[in-house]
Amino acid sequence: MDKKISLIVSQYKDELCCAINAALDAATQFDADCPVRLCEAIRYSLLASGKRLRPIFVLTACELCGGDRQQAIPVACAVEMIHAYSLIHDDLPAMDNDDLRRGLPTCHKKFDESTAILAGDALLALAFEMLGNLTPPELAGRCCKELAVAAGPCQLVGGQMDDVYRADSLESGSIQSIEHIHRRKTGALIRTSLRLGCFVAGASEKQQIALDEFGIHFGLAFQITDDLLDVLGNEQTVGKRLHKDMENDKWSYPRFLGVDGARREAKRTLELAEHSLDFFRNDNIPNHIALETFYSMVKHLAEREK
Ligand code: GRG
Repeated sequence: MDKKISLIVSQYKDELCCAINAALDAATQFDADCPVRLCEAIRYSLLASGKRLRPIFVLTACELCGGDRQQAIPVACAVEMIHAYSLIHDDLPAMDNDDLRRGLPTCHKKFDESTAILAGDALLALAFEMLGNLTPPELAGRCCKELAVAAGPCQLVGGQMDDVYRADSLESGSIQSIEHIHRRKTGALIRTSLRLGCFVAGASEKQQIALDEFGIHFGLAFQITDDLLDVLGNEQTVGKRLHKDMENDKWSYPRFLGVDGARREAKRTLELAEHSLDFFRNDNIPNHIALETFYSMVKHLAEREK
């Protein structure tokens, strides 16, 4: 990617991030019925400096398919709210028991366990309130169902459940079982972000199929690189505690394939993700920056440091 395009893409991503952060801020100005401590905990975790990968995916997919960014912003917020809730709950003592997230003390460390649980619960509900306000109502219903499935028992929560309980039975694991966990725990929400962007844009079937494929491969590659970061990353740059997979006997790609094998698998999966975008090269696309943004995100994931 030449320097000029790379600069335009970086400005585009910054612009999307600003719009997302402003909308998340506005969506969490609650009325007096929301207890102050709960409001503070929600905003502390949600507005902390995450990469905003999933909401950027919603907006970029929407613009790539000719949709209106403004209409997709509440959807982008909803996805980030689900992500933030899952991180708060994942960090709890009953799950991963972490003290650092996004470079800050985790929600239950900063506040307390009950507040963190309730902040997560509130974010989960708030996400669907955002989608419920979409117009037309058919779009609202379609988006609600899509996100509910991705966040539900067969995807995000199911993947987390298997991750938590199968840590005890490492010997019976296989690369297929890890992939099955990763596709649900991490991949489903990433894939859904792209699908939701397509829904808002009223994307064609072919556009949607291509982005869906992209989401499946990118989502898996994201978790493989996350596993690699856990082994090789720098704690300060990543902003969370590392070396947890080995410590907790968790299933991970480096554990099964070794670091080099996991790197090869990430590279292979990212090539598949990039290949899924070929469809848009031949299409008369309405937004070239959006396409270049997806290419750049693939490249960044391959070189990921946080
Ligand atoms: C508790 C229902 C429930 C689910 C938890 C999110 C999750 C499922 C587990 C988190 C464990 C983990 C580190 C998964 C790896 C992938 C992942 C979700 C990483 C964090 O996402 P990033 O890197 O984070 O996009 P930021 O902070 O940048 O948003």
